[in-house]
Amino acid sequence: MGCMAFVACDDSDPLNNDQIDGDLIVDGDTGDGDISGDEDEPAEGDIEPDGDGDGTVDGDLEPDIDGDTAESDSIESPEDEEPEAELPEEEAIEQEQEQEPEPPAVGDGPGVFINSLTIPEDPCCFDLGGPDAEPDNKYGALLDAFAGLLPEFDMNAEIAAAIADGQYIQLLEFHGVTDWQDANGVGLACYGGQDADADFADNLNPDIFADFLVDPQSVDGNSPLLFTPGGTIEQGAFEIHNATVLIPGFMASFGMFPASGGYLPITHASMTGTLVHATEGDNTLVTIENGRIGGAIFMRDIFAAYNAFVVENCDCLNLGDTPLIDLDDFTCTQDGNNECAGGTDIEQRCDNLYGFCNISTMTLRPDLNIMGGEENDAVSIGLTFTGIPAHITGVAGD
Ligand SMILES: [Ca+2]
Ligand SMILES: [Ca+2]
Ligand SMILES: [Ca+2]
Repeated sequence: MGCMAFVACDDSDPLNNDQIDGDLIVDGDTGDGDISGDEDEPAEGDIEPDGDGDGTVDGDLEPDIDGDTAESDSIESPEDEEPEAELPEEEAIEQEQEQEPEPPAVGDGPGVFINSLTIPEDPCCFDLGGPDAEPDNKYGALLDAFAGLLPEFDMNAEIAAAIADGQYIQLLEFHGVTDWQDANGVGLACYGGQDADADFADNLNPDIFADFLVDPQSVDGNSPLLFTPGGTIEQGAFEIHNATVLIPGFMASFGMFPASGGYLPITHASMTGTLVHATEGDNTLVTIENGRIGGAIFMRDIFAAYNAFVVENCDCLNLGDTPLIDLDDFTCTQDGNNECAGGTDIEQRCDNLYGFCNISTMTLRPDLNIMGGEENDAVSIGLTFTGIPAHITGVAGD
């Protein structure tokens, strides 16, 4: 495997099966016979990872990421009950399964707003498997190819614009960190976010500890839906594996989704970055520099997002109830009566999406096999990012 030079390598491939089993699998299906995707992988906007354990058909325990847990220590059998020593141990295992670490509450740790995000052209950022031992970023290569065909197409410029006008607000939140130079057992929550007031300028200013709210879709009650334990900080360098993070929904050749809350989950993601922290009153302000993410986007999630965009925006295609892309075989319908040409910017995107649908589905080929079976089912992506301190004050609408 290839790790980033500044990443402390261990012998665990972030995409190996042991870690995939039972961890932050978005879907959690068996993967047996998984050819072209799974029936119940989440559609666009459905960011809830599995994580409740019901998807692990082989009964694997959650990987013990942070080592010796408090639970395992607290359920040792009493010494005076030696005859029953084996039974409590079995019970202990069951208890350990039931008592997975509770995710923390929103706002319990320093927040970070991702203020820049780029899909780099060069090979980047992590070796996720695939055909060779090099870093995998199939999505970046595809965007490159489309940029060559469509000179006006610049996905990174669209992402930057979406960040600048508050369409795309991704928040990270660190949990359990007492030492920002060296720490184990660091938890990372990921939320879609909102500005807490009507002025986004303060949120973009790295010198202002601006207020953010968390999207209600990103939480269960007051706990993050996307929470990954087991991160480390080594000499200020943060590293975590098997995370799920959100990127703005986009279509490979047709630009960003308009403001529709469209996120795509990157699963099995590795993330690294340099943490810079400061203290302001009772608050810890955390900045992330040189951030890198590498992970997998399920094909089914991508095309479900296309369909969701069409349903929301493309009445001019006159598709009725027919999905643009059949999610069983990733073929495009030809049943539309396209009246989008010459319309609004959104309608132009509908027109392009319909007209280039076949090209899109044929060129966007998966290079990773996450769920098992014979066929690849996900496309690799690498991203670079930076983050600035965010004051997460609660959940929107509460
Ligand atoms: Ca590779
Ligand atoms: Ca604001
Ligand atoms: Ca597969």
